[in-house]
Amino acid sequence: MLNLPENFQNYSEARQQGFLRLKELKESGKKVVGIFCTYTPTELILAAGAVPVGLCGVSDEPIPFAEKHLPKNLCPLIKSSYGFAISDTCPYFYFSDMILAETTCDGKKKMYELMGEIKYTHVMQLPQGRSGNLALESWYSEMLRLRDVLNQQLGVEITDDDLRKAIHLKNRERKAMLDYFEIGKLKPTPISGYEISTVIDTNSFIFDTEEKISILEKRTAQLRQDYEEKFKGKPSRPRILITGCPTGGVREKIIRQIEELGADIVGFENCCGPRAQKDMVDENKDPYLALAEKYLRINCSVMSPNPGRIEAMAEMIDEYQVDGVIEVILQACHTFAIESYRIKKFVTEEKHLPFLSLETDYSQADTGQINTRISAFLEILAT
Ligand code: BJ8
Repeated sequence: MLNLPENFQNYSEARQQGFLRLKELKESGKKVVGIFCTYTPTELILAAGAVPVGLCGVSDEPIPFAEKHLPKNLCPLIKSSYGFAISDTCPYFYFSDMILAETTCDGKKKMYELMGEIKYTHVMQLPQGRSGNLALESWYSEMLRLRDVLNQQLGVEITDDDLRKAIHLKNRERKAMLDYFEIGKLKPTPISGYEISTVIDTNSFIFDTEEKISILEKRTAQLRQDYEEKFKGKPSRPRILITGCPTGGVREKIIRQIEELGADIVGFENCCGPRAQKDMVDENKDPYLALAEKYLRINCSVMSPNPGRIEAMAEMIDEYQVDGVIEVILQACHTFAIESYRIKKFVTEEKHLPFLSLETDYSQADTGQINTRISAFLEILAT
């Protein structure tokens, strides 16, 4: 039995509740900006007095709609996100006044061109790597361009003061998220990976940042107490680190299943974990430069090269006392699939830990095969 909070809502319950809250906000005159990626500088959206809402598709239901326009052999996250937009079945997309996106992987950036035909979509030109003089300079100028776009599209005037306040607030939220993630460092862990994955994805349906911070702080305090009272000194199950693509769309099929089969997911080295939270935006410099620096440091495989991912993984393996690493590659995600070779080598040869890579999509077709592979992997950990 997973140690879930008393008022735990699964993803679809939380998503549905968010509809009503967002509808009320819209009726009160709030502007809404739909977003898809960890590279999005949400501080600028908050500084514009608008609400950011995550639109990443985690369901296979809208995929048949997407496949009318997009190739079948494409990442399910991209097809699901576009499918929701084209089928007009996502209230969050419907309520969005505009979409804010970035040129990350090829699939996403080309899909955004089509999405722009449905709703106004601003695409930030993310540099392909961090090296070279122009990377930071061009990303910095993209921050300024975004400010101008938001001003124009939302009819506001973002001041430096607004932005500094939004940066401070988001840094506080980051700290609350980090403290929550770090509960996974306790051994045995009182928190399940299923809870972490659900809470992080559903956070995007709570539109008041102060409320988000308070929910996270309370849950973290509760988990620390649970550890002292119910977990401390007890034997630990095998401790798994998840890496690779975002796992919201395979939460039941993989994340829940790993824990049902007898292991604990203690951390996520992907966009469902501390990747974007662990370093703050510098509050003591030009806020646009500080945002550009911070968001350019995110270790996603779309960056070339991307050595920071190995560094982050090394740190997490040690700090979370990991026994094995499971990588999730969404079908047709070339950047993570290609990095997989290096990640496997690092985990098995440098960290001497077992490694399993699962390539999957959002369908249920491979559920049996995935269960068999996870079970076999957990048996290796047990020996
Ligand atoms: S910062 S991980 S949220 S890009 S899985 S759509 S890369 S083909 S989701 Fe991502 Fe931003 Fe990176 Fe995070 Fe493309 Fe791969 Fe699909 Fe992906």
